[in-house]
Amino acid sequence: MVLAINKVDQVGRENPDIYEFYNLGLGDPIGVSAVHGHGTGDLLDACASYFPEEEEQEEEEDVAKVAVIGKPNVGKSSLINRVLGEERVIVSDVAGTTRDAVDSYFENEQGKFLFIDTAGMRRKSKVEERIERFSVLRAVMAIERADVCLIMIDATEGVTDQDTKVAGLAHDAGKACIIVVNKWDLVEKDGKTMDKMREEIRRDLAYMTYAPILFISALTGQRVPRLFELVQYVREQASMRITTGMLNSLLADATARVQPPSDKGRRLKIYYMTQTGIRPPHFICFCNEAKLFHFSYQRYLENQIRSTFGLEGTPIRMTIRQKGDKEE
Ligand SMILES: Nc1nc2c(ncn2[C@@H]2O[C@H](COP(=O)(O)OP(=O)(O)OP(=O)(O)O)[C@@H](O)[C@H]2O)c(=O)[nH]1
Ligand SMILES: [Mg+2]
Repeated sequence: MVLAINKVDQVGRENPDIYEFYNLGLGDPIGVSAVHGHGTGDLLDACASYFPEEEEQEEEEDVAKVAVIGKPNVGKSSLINRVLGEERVIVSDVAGTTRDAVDSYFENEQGKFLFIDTAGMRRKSKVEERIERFSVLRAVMAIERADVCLIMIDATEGVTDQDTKVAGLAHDAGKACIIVVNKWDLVEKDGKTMDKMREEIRRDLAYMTYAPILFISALTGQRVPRLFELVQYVREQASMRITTGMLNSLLADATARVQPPSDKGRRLKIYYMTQTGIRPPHFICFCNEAKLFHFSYQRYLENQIRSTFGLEGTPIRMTIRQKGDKEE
């Protein structure tokens, strides 16, 4: 409750009469003048202090933020229109139609979603470079904001250099990803086309084998409904917490099956592993000597973690600490 005393029209000097309103026992009286407007700032502050602080954040929490990224003309805006069921963003066959990141809110049985349309990313001629750089910057900011990135690839062109770069941005940002192969309607298919394409993607985006691949057509809507559950799925996977107990029994198994590497008679000893973060899942391994912890062994452990716990669609971060390293 906030007690407002109106018609306190004098500015500057505090009206002594206002103190008598303390007798009401309703808390601090706030003198305002509805006619002149003074005191209304204090009044609003007093009201705002009763608003639950967390609310906004909680609401944000259950909205899945999805950035649609990819090179120009791949169909990012078309997909968003298809999802929304209306022509919300501009679609055209002119590359570079979308210049800015555009947010669209959408809700269905699978949850709440914020789709972020982005500008197509690629290198351009000098003339357009400035606009281009700005657009790319906005797309990068969209990736930062997102929980999940849809990396869109043109089925008629396969994986190009630009796609590799775009996917790399999402990977480096530690975002959950889904590889969306669009324009599937244009591809002439036999029984093996999808598998072949999948293989090609796995080879060209080798650092991203964790990302599920979905073949869609933004034009006909084929498999677009599948996207919602997949987005929620990878988002949950990226938020998974694995207990230290489970990690260490995995570690015991893994090191028994494949011995840790050694060098000049010194063998890597991994004391224990613990998860310190989510989105993406982050693990810290404590060991005797970090330089013995070869990348290939890290890779092996990562694969063990994935085959036990899934973590589909999300990159994993692993930090190696050796005895004597300072705590952060
Ligand atoms: N056949 C077919 N055409 C598509 C599909 N998706 C998009 N297109 C067409 O591809 C062209 C580009 O689509 P946009 O949605 O504007 O592409 P964008 O990725 O937003 O492009 P920029 O904003 O320029 O980066 C348009 O002519 C679309 O009609 C699809 O699934 N199948
Ligand atoms: Mg667009």
